[in-house]
Amino acid sequence: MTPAPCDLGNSTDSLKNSIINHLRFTLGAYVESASQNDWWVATCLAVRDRVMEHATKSRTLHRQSGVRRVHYLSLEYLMGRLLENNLRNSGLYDATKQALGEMGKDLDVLLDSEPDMGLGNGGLGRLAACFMDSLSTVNLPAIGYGIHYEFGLFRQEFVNGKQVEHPDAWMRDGSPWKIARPSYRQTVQLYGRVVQKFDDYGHPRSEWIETKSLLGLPWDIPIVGYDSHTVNVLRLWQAQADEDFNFQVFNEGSYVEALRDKAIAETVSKVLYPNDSTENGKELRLVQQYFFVACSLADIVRRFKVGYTLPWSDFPSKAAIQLNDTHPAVAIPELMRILVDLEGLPWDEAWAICQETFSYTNHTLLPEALEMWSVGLFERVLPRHLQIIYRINHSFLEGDVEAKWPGDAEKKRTLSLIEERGGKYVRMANLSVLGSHATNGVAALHTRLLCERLFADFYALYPDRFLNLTNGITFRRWLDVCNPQLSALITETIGDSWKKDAALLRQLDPYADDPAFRAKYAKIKRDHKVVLAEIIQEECGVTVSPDALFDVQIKRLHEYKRQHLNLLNIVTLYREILDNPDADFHPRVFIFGAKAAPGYFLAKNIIHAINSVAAKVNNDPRVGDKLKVVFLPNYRVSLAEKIIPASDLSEQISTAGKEASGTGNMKLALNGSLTIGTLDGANVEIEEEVGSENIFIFGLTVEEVTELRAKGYNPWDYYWANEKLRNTIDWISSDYFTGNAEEFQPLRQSLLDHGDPYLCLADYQPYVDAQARVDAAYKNQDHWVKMAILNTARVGKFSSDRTILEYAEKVWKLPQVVIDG
Ligand code: GL9
Repeated sequence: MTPAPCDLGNSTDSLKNSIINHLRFTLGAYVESASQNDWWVATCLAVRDRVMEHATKSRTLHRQSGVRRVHYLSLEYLMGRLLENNLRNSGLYDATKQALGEMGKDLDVLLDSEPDMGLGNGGLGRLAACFMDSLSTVNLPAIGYGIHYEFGLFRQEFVNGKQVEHPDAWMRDGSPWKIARPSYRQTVQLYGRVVQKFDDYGHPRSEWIETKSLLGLPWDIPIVGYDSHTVNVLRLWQAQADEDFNFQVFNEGSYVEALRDKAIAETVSKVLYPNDSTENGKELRLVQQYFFVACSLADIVRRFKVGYTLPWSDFPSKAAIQLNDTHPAVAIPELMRILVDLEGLPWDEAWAICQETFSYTNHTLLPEALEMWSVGLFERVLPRHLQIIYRINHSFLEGDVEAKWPGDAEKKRTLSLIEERGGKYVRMANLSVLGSHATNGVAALHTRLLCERLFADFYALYPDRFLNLTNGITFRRWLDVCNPQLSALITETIGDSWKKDAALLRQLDPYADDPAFRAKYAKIKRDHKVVLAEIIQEECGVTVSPDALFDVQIKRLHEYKRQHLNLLNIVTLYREILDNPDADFHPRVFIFGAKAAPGYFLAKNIIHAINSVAAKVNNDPRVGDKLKVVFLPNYRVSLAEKIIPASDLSEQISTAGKEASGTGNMKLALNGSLTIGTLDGANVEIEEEVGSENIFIFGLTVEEVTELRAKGYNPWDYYWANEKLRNTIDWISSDYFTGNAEEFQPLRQSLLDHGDPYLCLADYQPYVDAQARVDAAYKNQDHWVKMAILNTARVGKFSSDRTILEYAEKVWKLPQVVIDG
């Protein structure tokens, strides 16, 4: 008889026991001499033990009940730290804090020692992480699939104000959260060629032969939901050389040669590509995409076959697959290959299954981010998949397209899966729309633009396949974990149900007029500003006052996000303070956090410019405390968690039509930071929710941008018409800030000679005016705090639980499965 497993228990004593046992038996350390890292690992493992039980239970129940599951395919997951989130979500925080305290250890110090799991670039990867949290919280059967990158997004350092990149060895010492699953290893084929064979009935079958193979080893990370017993997993694939990869060479004695091939195989999961818009053309990137897609689909198919013998037509009723952008779009021809070549299904049946299974989220309208693979490269790496894509394309163009627009070659050209101008390319976005039953944008405005512009012809053909699902954020990490003081105040005021039903935050609305509540809310904000001021002192060596207005722009460095527009305003203010030292201007600290793609020259020039202006301004005795500028190095999830609760003003100033949604805008508003922003992405919906009196909107709208471009935009017109603007640009590009007038010529040229592609000059004056409104508003602290509270109270719509439940209802048709304790 198998003995029943012991119940670990959640009391302080049982946690103490577990931690000590892990120190002794897992790590071989004595309590007296264990290192900080030992304590952290032992604590994580004690928590993990309690979580794993629920993971097993969830998996078993999902399997037994035979319900449909969603499989989220994403090349990026920006998880950040896991321990505090897992403690808060599982309700173990207080007991663990006490257990450690009784052993002389400070939980907060341990929490702060955890390296970020930074397997993503920015918003898209962080969205995937928020979605994983929500899926477990709202009890949906789900698996996240991705790549187990050995190196995540680079660590950023500034040397003389310039960005320098270092590798991020986040798991050099291992990670207590991940569990290897060697029994679910998969083999993936690549390269080779395709031959046609005939079966016993004379039916043709394609065979992919003479391929190279790679192994994928899965690592599982348990995802703990808030106040739910559902523990889904994030399954990340690590590339390994096939054992007998080069057995022949090996036998011939070329031991070193054989190991060289092994090393090459392992580069596939070595490093995350650090670009925020898609990396085009790089063979390794295509191999990464196919590697994780092929492993994941094989895993899904394996699970479908285990236990039942259902017909393939039932596959979509068991598995929904969400494509997070086009990065995993090769899953479409891969599933076709499995169904047609390996399982022998007729083409049309297989295609129907594919469309029913897949759905696709588009995350950007930027033309340079639309993935295209040269046909030559694609054919070399995935010859069979290219054939399949050609056949899909042929049926589509001669079928639906011809039926709707008979003889219209132009329509065929725009809708084709193959771009034919200037070389032949596979268009992954078109493939994604065509292979899915649903395509969604990530904010209302973005979806409208998808339907009107990027996918206008697809929308005309298949209007029912398009829908909007506005992004969201998990309020656990982005309020409960990062701002436990505000979380506690809210809970003490309206109860704690808001953590699962964010719409309830509206109950805070009346408290915006309650002086006692306001005072508490304001104190929490100020306390966070004191902490952030210490971090700024440490990281940047700059002393800032917590009574200044903290003005925050944190996001990837990209021209469309317009950190340089922010800089133009800063330099304008600098001059004004020098010209007019007695002006009634509330002191301000401009805080930046951003990484630039290592090859993005202009973005790096902008970072250097901001740092150089900062160095001057911060050391100019004439300015004193009125103006400070700081660029915190190595922006990442754990740093965001410290900046966001301390922010007063949230910069969301992209050129209208460029930011698909934004999610930092939601996190900042939730923490009572007022938005200064354009009518772009989710800002539009934030304004609807918080009310136009509680947000600072400025600048050109999408329609005005289009109009301005149509009539011919010329930045020089703005330059000559506005003396302040002219002085500002000339000053930045003089030798004043670095002693070298050449330094910021690239920035100047982009704004003037190269036509200012993101319309900074057109939006400059409206932005400066909006900043003056902010200054005036901040002087009335009482009213400012009221506006901040109303932001917290009214952004419940942006909970990722709401987003995920919409996906579940409208796209995946998933049931909620409650796992009991
Ligand atoms: C992005 C969009 O640019 C954001 O506006 C959006 O909020 C997120 C999530 O939907 O997706 N698309 C994209 O490629 N990135 C986004 O942030 N880039 C990065 O993740 C760096």
